[in-house]
Amino acid sequence: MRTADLFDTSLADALRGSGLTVLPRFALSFEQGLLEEVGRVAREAPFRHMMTPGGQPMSVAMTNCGTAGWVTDRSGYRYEPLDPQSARPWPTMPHAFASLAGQAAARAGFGTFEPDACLINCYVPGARMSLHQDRDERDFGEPIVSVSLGLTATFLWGGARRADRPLRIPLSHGDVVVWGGPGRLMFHGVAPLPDGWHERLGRRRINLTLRRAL
Ligand code: MD3
Ligand code: FE
Repeated sequence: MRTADLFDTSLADALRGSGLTVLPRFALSFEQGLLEEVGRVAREAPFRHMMTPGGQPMSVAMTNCGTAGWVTDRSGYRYEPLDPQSARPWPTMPHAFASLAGQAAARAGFGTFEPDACLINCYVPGARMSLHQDRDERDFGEPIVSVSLGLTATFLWGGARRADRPLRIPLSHGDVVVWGGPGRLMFHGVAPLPDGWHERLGRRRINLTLRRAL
């Protein structure tokens, strides 16, 4: 069913050449290690609802690992080497994260990919991410690898302009997506997470985004 959605010919046609490669269930064999490492990172740097520059708390709770972490507050969006909440460096990037990202990027046809930052997003039912571009990284030539865990979300894949009507792509537990080339600066977001229950993660969706930030 889910696979049928992903490989629905019209969706597949629409995605061709857009710089997006979906690797269904690619992370499943890494599941146990990934979940243990997410737990370790979250003990050192707890999930928190960051403030948008406009002063609203985000519905998605976030933390980071690696040499830089993505943050937002009243002064804007940026990467920071220290967790502002503890004033200590973010937890180190687990080898399992970097290794999975490198293998996924290679499978999608990119060369060597060595991420230095991983943003970890935690969604509960109702949490969403409105359409945005990712422009805080130094080199837009580097791909981004995302790993979805837990409840299935509807990813919104827009165009070059915010007003372009987005495609809806279901992303389920273990799905990995590599975004690069022409897709790197597209508008994208996540529809409000529907209620549900996942056997490993319960009422949550966790998304890892692995990036070369610096
Ligand atoms: C497409 N996160 O953290 S991951 C984000 O599911 C973000 O939590 C979403 O958008 C999530 O910025 C989507 C997939 C993703 C990440 C970066 C992209 C897709 C992207 C950058 C450019 C184009
Ligand atoms: Fe994004």
